[in-house]
Amino acid sequence: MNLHGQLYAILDLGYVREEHALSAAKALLAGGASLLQLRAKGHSPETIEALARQVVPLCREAGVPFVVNDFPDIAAAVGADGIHIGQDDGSLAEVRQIVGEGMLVGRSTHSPAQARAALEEGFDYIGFGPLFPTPTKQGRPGIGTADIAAVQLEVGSRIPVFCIGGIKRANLSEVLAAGACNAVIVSDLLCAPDMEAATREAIALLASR
Ligand code: TZP
Ligand code: MG
Repeated sequence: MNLHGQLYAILDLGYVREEHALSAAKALLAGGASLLQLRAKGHSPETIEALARQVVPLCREAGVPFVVNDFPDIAAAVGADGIHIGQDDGSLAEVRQIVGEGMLVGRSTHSPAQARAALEEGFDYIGFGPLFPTPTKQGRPGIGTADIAAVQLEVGSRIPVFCIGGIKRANLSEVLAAGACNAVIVSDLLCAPDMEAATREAIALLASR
């Protein structure tokens, strides 16, 4: 995976109704997202698997890695390219037993120490945040932007570091100025009247750094 300039989009069913999920996925891909994750907190594994099976070919056609949040068994069953897990979702070794060696495995991290630990454990990429409080991840305070540069230098020189949490086109320049190279943007893209154009705009900002 590239270390720089990537926009990681998330198809989050907290913002997109199931019946609009495929058109949203198409818009994010057409806009040029570098990775696409399916995140569906509170939805049944059956719903997630069925949707994942429909998103996989869209990602294949676009040449974009498809990542499943939280469910290694679904990621393996649908032939996803990646699985993303949180701090409380077990070890890399446990996930690898389910998904095998070829799949990208990403970890959410919330501090420089967690970021370092994920690199040492062998994760393929990390999320770092939430930088700012966000309704997409309720109950977590923002960690701010002060540690981005150090994490980017130490961890981001080895694996991609995706800053996440409250990032919007309107504050992306501030996040980049703090040292970020890659970003996850969820609600600002999914709530935009034109998701494809919003995705393009965010990518142009990332590329301008
Ligand atoms: N993990 C940390 S913050 C976050 C996740 C999944 C949500 C990011 O969403 P948004 O809408 O871009 O703030
Ligand atoms: Mg999780």
